[in-house]
Amino acid sequence: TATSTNQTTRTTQPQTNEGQREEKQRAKPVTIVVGSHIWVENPVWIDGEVLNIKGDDAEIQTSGGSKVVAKLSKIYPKDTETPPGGVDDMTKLSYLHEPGVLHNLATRYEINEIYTYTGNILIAINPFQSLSHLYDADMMERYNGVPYGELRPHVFAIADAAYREMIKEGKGNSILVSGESGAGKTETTKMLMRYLAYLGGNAAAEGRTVEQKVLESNPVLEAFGNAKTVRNNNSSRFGKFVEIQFDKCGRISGAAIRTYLLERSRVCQISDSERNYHCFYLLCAAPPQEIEKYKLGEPKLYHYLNQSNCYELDGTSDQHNYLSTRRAMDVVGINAVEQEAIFRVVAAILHLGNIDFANGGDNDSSVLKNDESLFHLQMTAELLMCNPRALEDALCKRVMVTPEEIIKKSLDPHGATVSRDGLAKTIYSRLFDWLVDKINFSIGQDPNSKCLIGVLDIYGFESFKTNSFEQFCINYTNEKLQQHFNKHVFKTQQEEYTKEEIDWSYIEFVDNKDVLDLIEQTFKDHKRFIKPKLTRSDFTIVHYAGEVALVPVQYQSDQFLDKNKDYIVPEHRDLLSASTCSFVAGLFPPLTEEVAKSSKFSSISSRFKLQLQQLMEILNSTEPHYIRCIKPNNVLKPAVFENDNVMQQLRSGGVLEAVRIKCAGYPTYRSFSEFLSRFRVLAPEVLKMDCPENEACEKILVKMGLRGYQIGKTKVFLRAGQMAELDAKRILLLGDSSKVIQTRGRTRI
Ligand code: AOV
Ligand code: MG
Repeated sequence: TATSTNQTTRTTQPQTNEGQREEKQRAKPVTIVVGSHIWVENPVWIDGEVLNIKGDDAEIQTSGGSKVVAKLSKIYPKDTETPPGGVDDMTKLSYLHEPGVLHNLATRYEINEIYTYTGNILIAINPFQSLSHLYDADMMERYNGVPYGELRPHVFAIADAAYREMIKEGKGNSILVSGESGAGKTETTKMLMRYLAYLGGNAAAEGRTVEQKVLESNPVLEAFGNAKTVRNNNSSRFGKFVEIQFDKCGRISGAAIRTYLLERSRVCQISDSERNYHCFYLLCAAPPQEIEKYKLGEPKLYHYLNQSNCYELDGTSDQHNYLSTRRAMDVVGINAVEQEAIFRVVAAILHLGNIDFANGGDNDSSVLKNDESLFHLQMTAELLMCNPRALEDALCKRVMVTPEEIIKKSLDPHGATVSRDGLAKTIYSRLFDWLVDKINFSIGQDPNSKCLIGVLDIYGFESFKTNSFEQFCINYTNEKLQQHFNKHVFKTQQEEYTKEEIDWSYIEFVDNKDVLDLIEQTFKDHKRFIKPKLTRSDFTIVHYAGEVALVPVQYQSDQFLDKNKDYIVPEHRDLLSASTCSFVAGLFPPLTEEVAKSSKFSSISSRFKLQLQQLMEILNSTEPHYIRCIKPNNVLKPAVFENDNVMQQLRSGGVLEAVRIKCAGYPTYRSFSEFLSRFRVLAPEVLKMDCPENEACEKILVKMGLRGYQIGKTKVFLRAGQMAELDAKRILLLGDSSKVIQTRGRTRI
């Protein structure tokens, strides 16, 4: 994957002056000499020193004490001036290449420095252990009002920067948290919200404050929207954007929570070692009188839970969490009657899942399978407060309207089971939406708020063995956010150059617009659309995930149409809107004619697309801040840092892309004084000349025969590879190496 510098500018064409253009034509040499400190991939990255060079091969003394021979093309210069604990900002690295970036993160992770900046992006590596001292009240105080970059990298610093910027500029800010499943997005989001509540809270206020409600909305939504998956014991199965509103004094005055696309299928279908939504298990661990009231037993008795052998979560107590969820519900303003109704509905879904069907004499109809099914039917009806006969009919029959008459058609047992699961999913997703609405209502919106901070916790890019509609929507979301990210990175890079009065402008930049066009419009003859042979219903999209990591994802379209239906079976709606429980009936308000008409054409994906569009509009009107969460290993254990794994995430999360964009311009810059102290040995006579620092720097660069660099107002900006070249020359001068080997310049990003 090593490419020469002129290829790295493939997608970012700088508008260059003559000298730069010429320089782009001939690959800039990077010099690796005997004595160079280097990284070599063997097969993991190891560091060492070049002992000898023969042709294309270099003999290397590794720091581990062995000797290896490697191709020069596999060798990357190592910065020997990096402090032992690593640097807190990746842009301080002299060499922005993969081994350098990885090594820095690994070094820091080892000493529990889980946060590292890459300019204004925060990289957060999941510690998989409690680091409570990092987030206590002292820490919040410490970060309060301190300019970004002055203290160690931290989520609080990002939240603080967003808050200050909002106050200063009177403009909305947003914090976008991304990363793969289990990387720590939700935990990070909670820290951000806690810090913002600390900054904008009203400590003196009595009763339940807005910020308390905002914070306690988290455990409530997690109880109903999170579940154990193979990747994360507390995986969010919905996307979330929390918009915190502030008054003109910077106090929190309201908030709006938007959620995206809850995974509905989980209610009735789970794979082994996963769990259903937490609330089901919490309820089964409720105090005895409630269990009795809902006629519930252990989780393993319920079909919707016993498809998997996992019932308990290590280190958590469902019993305890049931009570804390109830307390959180109190805080967010869900009253006792409503809470009772909510858990009644949850219990009803468990009973509903245990209703089985058998052939009803002929092959085309179905009846309840046995007395047990009858019991669960009665319990479901009792809990939902609807008529048991009507429930049975709604499950087993469909009304057909023909021009002549209205007939009731029976469903076969399979059809009745599908109908049952459909009902369970519908009820559950309505319940979830109700919770979100209720929380929003209770927190309240501040219509006068001009300032907001939005925090986005969205599912990361997914590619499994089988990918269905959910992955399609998730990956679409990620493409949208990637585009937003790219644009932002380019913009800030531009601003930095402008500030230093560096002559630089991008003619074009890499854009994933084509993938988005493909998803949003047409797929005929599109280069990112592949129709795999040997399957009828699969299709592949070559996703973006960073320019170096184009990822083809093969989707199985079989269930797309079904999953895309935004439609409630009328029999189900009629049944539940007739419930004598106002809570249940309220989940299914009667359709107005207009809504009924438009809903015929509505689909989950079209609604989702609209939601995303609205989200993008909000984000575009704010100043964004990015946090990239990284999952260092797949065993979910502390202190394990898997290089390949991390590398892949840095790529697909766009972090390396941001780095690459820097490399296409001037990846390395140093203040005049730093530059002079490092390279004065190259031209001691210049230092004696008593000229201004900028001129001194330029003289050294000219003497070394470098071209294409730029001298800014306070810094020297170097092209990719130039730092290595200067370092090599310095080694030659300081040591007595006699052999200089020129290799093609390369930037491996
Ligand atoms: P996610 O939100 O990114 O996944 P979570 O935020 O749920 O991931 O993190 C997964 C687990 O990692 C948590 O339950 C914690 O045990 C641990 N963890 C994450 N961040 C920290 C931290 N800063 N300190 C201590 N432990 C942490 V998903 O919701 O699955 O994409 O859909
Ligand atoms: Mg999450």
